[in-house]
Amino acid sequence: MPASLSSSQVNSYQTDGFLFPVDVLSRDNAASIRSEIETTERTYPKGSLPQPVSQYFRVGAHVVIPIMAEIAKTPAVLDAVQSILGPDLLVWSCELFIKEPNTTKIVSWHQDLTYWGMGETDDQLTAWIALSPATSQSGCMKFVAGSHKNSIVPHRDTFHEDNLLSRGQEIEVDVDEATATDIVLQPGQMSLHHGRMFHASGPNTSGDRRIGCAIRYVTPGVKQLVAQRDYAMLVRGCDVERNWINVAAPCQAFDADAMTLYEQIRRDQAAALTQGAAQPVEMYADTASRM
Ligand SMILES: O=C(O)CCC(=O)C(=O)O
Repeated sequence: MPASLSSSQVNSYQTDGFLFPVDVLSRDNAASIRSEIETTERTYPKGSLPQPVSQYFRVGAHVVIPIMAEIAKTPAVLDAVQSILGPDLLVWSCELFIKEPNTTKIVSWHQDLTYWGMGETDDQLTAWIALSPATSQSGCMKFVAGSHKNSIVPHRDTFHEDNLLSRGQEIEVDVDEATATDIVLQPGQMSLHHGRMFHASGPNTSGDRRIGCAIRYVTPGVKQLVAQRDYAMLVRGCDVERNWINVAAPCQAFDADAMTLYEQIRRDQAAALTQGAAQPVEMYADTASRM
């Protein structure tokens, strides 16, 4: 796999606020990760964990599910991210966005940084790795080139049941959808996007699940400005600043210590993720899993 990005790829990211496709996993590797995820879904049916297994996959998955921490540490992914953010990298969150075949779930137009409590920093990005085909038919992401050069614009909560975002948040200003680019990816390819990027995704009208793994990388200099404390996993270089409580990858799925830490992180991060909400923000709804 190509590792570091070329200077023209870095320039393209800086100009557009996104970059794709970047090959990071072989097809076989992507298929075996998907299979391990789906085995985990089957191993933990409803009621076997305090929250539905889809909740743990949906946010902070690297804290309790070893394969998710492994994906976040993939050398080809880190090499590409390092080309943009530099040598010291932490994972703030690792999340699966799953859309079941022929379903109506969508992601509304939003900017990721809106509720992360990190201000408007450029020192973060999301790597989104396709574990099944992400196409216009299956509801791939859409990005508006250059929109990361905006500040964080006003968002409103919709709490719409078809929205995969925690509060159904959407950008209040008009987004010119005609100018958006469909981020079509084959399994094992990734896109990178900036946290102020205007982005969304439509329903999955295909016959396969659309599975994407979104990994949020930050540099040690980024600070949590809203919640009292926040957590991240060091995956490359060193963390001299110590703005983040460093967490380790779990040794086995859902072990007791990792589950306690997961709950603590969710409680602490809620201060940022729920700020200004029009109504209580629930844990992520059980929208993703087939269980
Ligand atoms: O997977 C999707 O459709 C949306 C993901 C997303 O909004 C993100 O990774 O920031």
